[in-house]
Amino acid sequence: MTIRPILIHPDPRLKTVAAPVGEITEEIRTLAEDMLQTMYDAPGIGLAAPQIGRSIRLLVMDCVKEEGATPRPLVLVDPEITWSSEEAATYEEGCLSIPDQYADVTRPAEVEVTWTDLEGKPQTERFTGLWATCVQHEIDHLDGKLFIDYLKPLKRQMITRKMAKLKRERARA
Ligand code: K1U
Ligand code: ZN
Repeated sequence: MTIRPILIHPDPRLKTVAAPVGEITEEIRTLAEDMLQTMYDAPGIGLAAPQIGRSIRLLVMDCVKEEGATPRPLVLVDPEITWSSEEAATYEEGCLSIPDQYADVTRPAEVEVTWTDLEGKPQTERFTGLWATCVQHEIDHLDGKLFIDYLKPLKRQMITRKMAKLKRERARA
């Protein structure tokens, strides 16, 4: 398993709508394993393929955060939101592609998602709480959307400038 570098905003690859995966090959299984490893290493609770430079509709997540609790790694291939609740919930979101920046985002509190698993079997689950927030955040990545796109333009510009500076500093180091 390999830890892959995570792209940092601003990057055009994070603004691109990703293509469907379709057939699940060994390459996709290896990529999913690498993404889980990369997510746990970061650490994070989710990761979408575009964040490691692959423009395909693949995401991983595990929102079990309690120390000592059994992990629940999920791999979602070609996920689709098939139902969203009227009720909304606000969470302070972060993003591994926008390090150390957090902001409140309001989204549907519950969503039903269908996807294909790594065995090629169709799956459906209703997500609530942090899982619902995380799966929506990750599916947004597949659609080239970042959590800062929900913020007021001034705040978004401020974060984007900070990230551009961070990238310049990292490139010089
Ligand atoms: O997609 C990503 O960039 C991952 C992101 C997912 C996410 C976080 C918060 C709300 C919605 C979606 C992260 O994992 S940021 C890191 C983070 O939230 C975290 C890190 C360590 C422990 C617990 C959470
Ligand atoms: Zn993110």
